[in-house]
Amino acid sequence: MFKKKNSLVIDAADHSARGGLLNRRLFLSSAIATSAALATTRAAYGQEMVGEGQEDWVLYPGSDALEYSNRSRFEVASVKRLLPNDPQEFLDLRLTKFVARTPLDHLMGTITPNGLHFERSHQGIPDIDPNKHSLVIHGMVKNPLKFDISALENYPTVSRNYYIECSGNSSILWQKTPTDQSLQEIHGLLSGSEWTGVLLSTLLDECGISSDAKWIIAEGADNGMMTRSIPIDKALDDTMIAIRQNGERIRPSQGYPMRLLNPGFEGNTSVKWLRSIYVSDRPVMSVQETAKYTDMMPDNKALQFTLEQDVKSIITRPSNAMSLKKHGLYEITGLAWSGKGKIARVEVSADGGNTWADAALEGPIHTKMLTRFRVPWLWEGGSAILQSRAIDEFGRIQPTRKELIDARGRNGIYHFHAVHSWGVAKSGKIKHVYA
Ligand SMILES: Nc1nc2c(c(=O)[nH]1)N[C@H]1C(S)=C(S)[C@@H](COP(=O)(O)O)O[C@H]1N2
Ligand SMILES: [Mo]
Repeated sequence: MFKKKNSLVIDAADHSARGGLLNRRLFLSSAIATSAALATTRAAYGQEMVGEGQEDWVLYPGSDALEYSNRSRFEVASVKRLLPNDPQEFLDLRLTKFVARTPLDHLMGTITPNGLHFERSHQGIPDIDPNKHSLVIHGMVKNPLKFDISALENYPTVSRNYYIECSGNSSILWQKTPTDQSLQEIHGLLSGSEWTGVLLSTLLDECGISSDAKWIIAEGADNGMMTRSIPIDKALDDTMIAIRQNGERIRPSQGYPMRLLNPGFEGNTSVKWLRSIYVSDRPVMSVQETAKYTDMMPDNKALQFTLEQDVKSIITRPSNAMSLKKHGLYEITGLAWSGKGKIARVEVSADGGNTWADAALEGPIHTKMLTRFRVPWLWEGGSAILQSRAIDEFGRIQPTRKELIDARGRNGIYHFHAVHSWGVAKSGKIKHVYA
């Protein structure tokens, strides 16, 4: 029996920040690419021959093809959306049965499988018959028009990668003490997809909007009657009526058969089960933009229509979903996004924000979409505080928790986007901390 020896030699020049963060260029070197040195890597291949201890699945033909295929039964338990199960939660967003969270610790890349997309509805998922559903565009337009799903499919469509994040995501981090909730519970109201649909500007053009139009008011066909006002500039820019998600018709939970998608805006504005767009010269001032989804400032005045999201990032691995079992080389990876545009840079710290290393970004980098970052990390058994900090193409820098709270106070619920910290203990145990 022979084992391949770890051939990776790390010297001082490879360190790019304190606490064991290494140069991202090491990912390009073959030593790290073959990952023989990774502490999390699988066991070295021994002398067994391929086929030894043959399993049944090689011996007999497998099952038949299906009209619509399923994922492996072995995945069902390990990759699960998290439904709230604690009635003691302190925010009403968390009390509801109409919410499910994406298992960010299990995902790779930037696309969320449709069945794992996070889900948030205010009054449940309507069972809409697409043949009985249509979207009306009316108000300050020359020709009010009605579109059903087949009409929409006849327009030129676009397919674009965008994230959706609920503005209540990470809201538990506003509280005074660090939470022991999982990565998924804290940050799982976030998903990324390829959305296909018709740009709203195409339809508004055809309806001929008045030059006095300043807002559109979008309304859903669900019992929750979600109504949101969107500035006309946004509506004429990249807002789309999405009809497909990652290639398939969007799912009932995502707004079947059609939803509004406002890239980079708080998730609430992307009205699902869309049935009406009313063109107006003023916002409607619905409950969702007055009593809710406003940002309370330290002086108890609230900001309204804070629609565009800030720059944000999170480390998804390592996280408190795992603990480090042995010393050695790890990959720190996570997601970064900006409601305004593209991610330009992500920095990672292993010493609580004293020194920072540049992470490698995985391209292509899309605007208003999740961007995956990675950095090699040598863990030699010390305690560490892992953080990531994103910077977008407009130079907006993700704030520290202190900076965010100094600016906003602690009365808010929404738009928590400060740097997030994972504390690694000498034992290898990981928990969420404030640093
Ligand atoms: N019609 C309608 N649209 C809606 C909602 C709703 O309850 N009804 N919830 C909103 C909220 S709060 C969010 S965060 C997003 C969530 O989108 P998703 O469930 O597809 O992830 O949809 C928004 N659109
Ligand atoms: Mo939301």
